[in-house]
Amino acid sequence: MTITVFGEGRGFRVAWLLEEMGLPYTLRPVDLLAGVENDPEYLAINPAGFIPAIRDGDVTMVESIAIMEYLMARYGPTPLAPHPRDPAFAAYQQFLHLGEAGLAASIYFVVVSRNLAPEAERQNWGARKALEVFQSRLGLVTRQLARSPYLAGDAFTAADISVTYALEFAERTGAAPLGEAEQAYVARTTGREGYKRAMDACQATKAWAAEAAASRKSRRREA
Ligand SMILES: N[C@@H](CCC(=O)N[C@@H](CS)C(=O)NCC(=O)O)C(=O)O
Repeated sequence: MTITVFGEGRGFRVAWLLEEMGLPYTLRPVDLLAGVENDPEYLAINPAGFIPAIRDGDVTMVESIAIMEYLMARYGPTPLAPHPRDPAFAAYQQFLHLGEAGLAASIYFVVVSRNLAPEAERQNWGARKALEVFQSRLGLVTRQLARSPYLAGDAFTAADISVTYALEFAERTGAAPLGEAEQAYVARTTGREGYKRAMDACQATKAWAAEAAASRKSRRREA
């Protein structure tokens, strides 16, 4: 029985984790732009209609960070999740959650406001506050990277999967450019074989990343 991952977006985190752990899975695309209301099979999995979700036997779950914690607990132990008595545990736990609650959740609303809101609402107070929240949390990442190559110390963990996803999202959408330390960090985490395999599995993410890289290049040429 293999694990099914529904949807990319933050589902990329889950695919990346599964690749790092060497667990077989199937990716079932969910096209939010086509309208999730047209996908009753997915709505039966997650009636709230957001992605990602997983199905693992009788288990159905949403929330990318909770899903990663479930998979590591269920199929670990894994070096991606330091033991609670490991000195790296506190930083690991903090950045695992900061990657979503502090970074991805806030920058997501900046991006959807800029792209989907009515013209007059695109830079409204909420969107500006969300960007401020992202930037203040990013400062904690920058400070940690001055101390260690990965967020929990010397070893790559699931906290890096969580935060790398958010940083790449900010960079690709042009919502918040990254500094040198963050760029070097992202190059380090995305240089992993597990990341590359996840990219090959997540075709929509791969196409979006290529498009974003091409438009960044043409913006640089124009500047
Ligand atoms: N905290 C959730 C966020 C999920 C989320 O917002 N997903 C986005 C795409 S990556 C989505 O489905 N947005 C559409 C919606 O919320 O209706 C997680 O980490 O899984």
